[in-house]
Amino acid sequence: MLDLFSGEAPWSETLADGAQVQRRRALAVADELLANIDAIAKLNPFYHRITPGGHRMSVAMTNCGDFGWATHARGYHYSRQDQNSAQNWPAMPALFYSLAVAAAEEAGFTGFNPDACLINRYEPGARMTLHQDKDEKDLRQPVVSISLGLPAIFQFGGFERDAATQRILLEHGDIVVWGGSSRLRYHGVLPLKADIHPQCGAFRYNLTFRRAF
Ligand code: MD3
Ligand code: FE
Repeated sequence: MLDLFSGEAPWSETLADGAQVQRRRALAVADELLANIDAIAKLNPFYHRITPGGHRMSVAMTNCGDFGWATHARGYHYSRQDQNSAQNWPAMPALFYSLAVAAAEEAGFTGFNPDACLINRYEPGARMTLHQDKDEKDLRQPVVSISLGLPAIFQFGGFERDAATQRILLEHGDIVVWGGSSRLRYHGVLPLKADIHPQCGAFRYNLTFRRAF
């Protein structure tokens, strides 16, 4: 018999035109996602990038897929190689790809074919200041994000840096799809509060899937 009380099914919430949170959508495969993150980080360890302005980012990053997000003296770009190891990024695990494509499809973005997966690791105090994601070639393609581990307060703003922001709690297993007119909204993450998560210890992980080229 169907047990209606054994756990909640995922549910979705609309944040704005083109922006949808799928609560707990990744929960059933979270352990498998984390095992994949560990395997990727063994090959290509997390590290703190230096911004073009000379600041060390508080979020540590690695990537998988054909392209990874990279910084250089004059800006940001996508690269086949890890700047640290001079090796190509590891392949995107099939589970990552299929989950991101399915989430995009459910939000109404058919044909999403991500070639880049940035893996962000937040430690207590780590944050991401308000920014736009516009280093990708085709901004009609959505970004899919999967949150794992400690909860974070996400800031969702407007089309200019100083516009008012909404605060949204993103928790273990939440997926967010950002596309359409929300694709260029400013967004950020407030400093992570120290705590211990049963599966992730002191960390929050966020996977972002993109079509870079
Ligand atoms: C809204 N990461 O890696 S994911 C990033 O939680 C980034 O690590 C945050 O912003 C994190 O660039 C937020 C949610 C997200 C990702 C892409 C977006 C929100 C977005 C693109 C456009 C609008
Ligand atoms: Fe972003």
